[in-house]
Amino acid sequence: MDLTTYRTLDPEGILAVLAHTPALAARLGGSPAQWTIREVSDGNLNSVFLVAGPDSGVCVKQSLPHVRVDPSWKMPLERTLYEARYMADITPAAPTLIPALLHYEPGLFLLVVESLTGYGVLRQSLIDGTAQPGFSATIGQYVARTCFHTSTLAHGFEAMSRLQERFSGNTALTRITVDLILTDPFHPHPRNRILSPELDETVTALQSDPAIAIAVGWLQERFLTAPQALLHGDLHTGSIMLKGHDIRVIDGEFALCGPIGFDAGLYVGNLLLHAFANPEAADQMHAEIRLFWQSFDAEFRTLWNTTPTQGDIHSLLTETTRPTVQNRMLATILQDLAGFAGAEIIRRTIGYAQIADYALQPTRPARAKAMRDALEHARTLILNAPRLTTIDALIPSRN
Ligand code: SR1
Ligand code: MG
Repeated sequence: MDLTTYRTLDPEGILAVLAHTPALAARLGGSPAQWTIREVSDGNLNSVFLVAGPDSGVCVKQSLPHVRVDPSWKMPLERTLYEARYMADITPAAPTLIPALLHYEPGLFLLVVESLTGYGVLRQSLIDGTAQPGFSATIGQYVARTCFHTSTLAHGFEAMSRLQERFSGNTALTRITVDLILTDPFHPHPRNRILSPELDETVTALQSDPAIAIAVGWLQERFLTAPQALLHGDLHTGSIMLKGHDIRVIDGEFALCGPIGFDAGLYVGNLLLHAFANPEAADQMHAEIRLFWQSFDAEFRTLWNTTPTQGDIHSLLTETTRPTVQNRMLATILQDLAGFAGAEIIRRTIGYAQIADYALQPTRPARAKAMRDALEHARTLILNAPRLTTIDALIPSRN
């Protein structure tokens, strides 16, 4: 079978590749005739299939030569390669918080991971009201562990150089982030999708505010010039699956080296978004945000205090001097988090890739109000980010 010539595989083609790969065929069990396959493509970019055999299941993801939801938007194929690399590189830091990486087929840009049978996507679980409270403690640990263990705190600069090299080619997906999150929503752009005329005034004010242009410029600078650690790069509630308290992070195709507050900010931004879209859940979302930060802060400090091999930054600290430096770094991460959370809220409200959460509002006027409230809060977050000192300052006050 030809594994070197890329073609977009249909279900029969996927089954043939699995049958041809002994470790995967053995994992599924039985004979290929007993395997079932169903397409579950749901994200914007790739095709995804779940295959079940008598013994177990696998999840197969293949890059398409275009954005899945817009075939006219052409894309290089390498994104599954970067997702495979991301999974491989963070497995030592968070082995139980991601699905197992089973196989990567380079010529077909095809990634095979453990099938998360019985898990739901966090975004949908929030919409359905079925997510069990407390999940953000695990996400806080996930961001702390994956970022600390791939950071300049834990590795010498030579290892960080190699890590940056492994991900520096992920430019097509980084371009999506730069455009869709950090640029398009802040000026008139044909990719934006604005609930009009209801949001026109709010959006025009946002897009013509020089203070916002300056503050977003700072976020662009942080995103592109602060390679603190290996990031997931797209850590929203659609990239997290859960079954009860068992949480797995998926979809690391946007991986790159960047500021830690970016992963944290996308996550918190999506919880804030859900709170605006579903005010009945606001208290729960705000509790999750506090829990996330407590958990991240505690785990990050613990790893820093207890990891025996340290990197080339802050290499001269003692137990007495370390807390001051930790406080300063965590304060910077919190400020980055606030700014990126604001940008994420804005792009999910008026940009290209919007979210299902707002559909919880039963009427168009109610949806417009929820969006307007979200945009106003996000604007404040972006403008105030450099002065924020507590996680509570990110949470809207009740009026
Ligand atoms: C064209 S891709 C649009 C969005 O989908 C992905 O999940 C990322 O969030 C990206 O920004
Ligand atoms: Mg995704």
